[in-house]
Amino acid sequence: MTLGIQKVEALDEGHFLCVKWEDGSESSYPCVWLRDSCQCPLCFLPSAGARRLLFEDLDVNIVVKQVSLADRRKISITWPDEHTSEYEAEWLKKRCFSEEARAVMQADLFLPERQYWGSDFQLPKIPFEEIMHNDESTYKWLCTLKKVGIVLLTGAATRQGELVRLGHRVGFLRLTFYGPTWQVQDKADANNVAYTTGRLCFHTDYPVLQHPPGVQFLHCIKQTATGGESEVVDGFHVCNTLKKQNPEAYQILSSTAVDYVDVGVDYCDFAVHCKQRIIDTDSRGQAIRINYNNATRDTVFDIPAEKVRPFYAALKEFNDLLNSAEHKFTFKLEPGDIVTFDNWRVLHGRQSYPSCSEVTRLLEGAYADWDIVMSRIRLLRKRVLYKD
Ligand code: OGA
Ligand code: NM2
Ligand code: ZN
Ligand code: ZN
Repeated sequence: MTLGIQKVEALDEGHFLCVKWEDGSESSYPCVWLRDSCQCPLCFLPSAGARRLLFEDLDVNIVVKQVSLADRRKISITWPDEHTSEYEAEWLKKRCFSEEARAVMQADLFLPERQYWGSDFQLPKIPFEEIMHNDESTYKWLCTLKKVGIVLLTGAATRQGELVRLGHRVGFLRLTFYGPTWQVQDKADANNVAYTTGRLCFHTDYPVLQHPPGVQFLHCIKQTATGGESEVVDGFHVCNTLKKQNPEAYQILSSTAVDYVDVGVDYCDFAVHCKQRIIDTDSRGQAIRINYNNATRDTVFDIPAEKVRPFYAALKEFNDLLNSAEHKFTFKLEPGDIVTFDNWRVLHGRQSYPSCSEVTRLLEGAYADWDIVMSRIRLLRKRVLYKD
């Protein structure tokens, strides 16, 4: 049971409604928002959970005509045109406009908590089949993926197709020009540097797409005896360090639009071009997405010549920090491992390995979008916490 309502009154000539709760606290609701949020069947379609009311039909200067409280649990409003709206205490409490209440609601919805890590990292591990069969495990996997940025799933079958199964568990995978899933192995006439035996320096995948894949899965099917080790680094942690140590470099990387290019044939033919800032930030300057793949960074560079050297200097600072001993974490995938990570946050790389006429190393990869993963987290949370 949530808090009941002691008293409700209109303020500011009917433009606000003040709700006094049983614990003495108060919440103030703008009437235009209350009218806009009317939950009656004319204004709201419950089967879609969506507003039916058209914006054209909303009077943005509306005031209440009359307000009453029923049973401490529900308030009723009559509007000047005699339309009536009812709002439950619990519904109102959740939507309180105070800074604290909004912060709680936003944290609930978007799980913004971050646990930063460096080279002394203990890589979280969960058995793959547990994820496939147990909702609590799936919930724990995805929450850790959001909070920490990387989770290793272990003991998967060493055959292709396991990522499709995993994709169904989450919802669906993200199709790209490299196919629904893609095979990382040494290929003749490789259409991507990943499909060679060469070293890959720290990168995020696919910054050439306007909306780069949020989550990446790499399933190790075969691993070479020598070389091929994986490297990962917490890009958000490195961004915090860079911002402190070299605010000018951070400023350059978070404001310069870098050209990316990817032209070729795979799932179908493609000619993709895009501009991305290497460090995307929110309105408070906090890093929210890294877009950095040195292989697909275009030779076309759309900035004035005199800004080019400062840009390279800034990128060098960032790249050095990524590779610094205290930040990077190295491990070697074993057949049956699936590394799952936040492709907006964690940069990954691999060491080179000997080329051979046979396939000595094979990973299957796939992408998912954060919207799909977050949706699954919210659904699982309801089911895991309330066992419905
Ligand atoms: C890739 C990639 C890592 C590896 O294919 O983009 O980063 O270990 N591969 O081969
Ligand atoms: N692969 C692995 O940005 C990139 O080109 C990442 C994508 C080829 C699907 C590599
Ligand atoms: Zn209504
Ligand atoms: Zn990659």
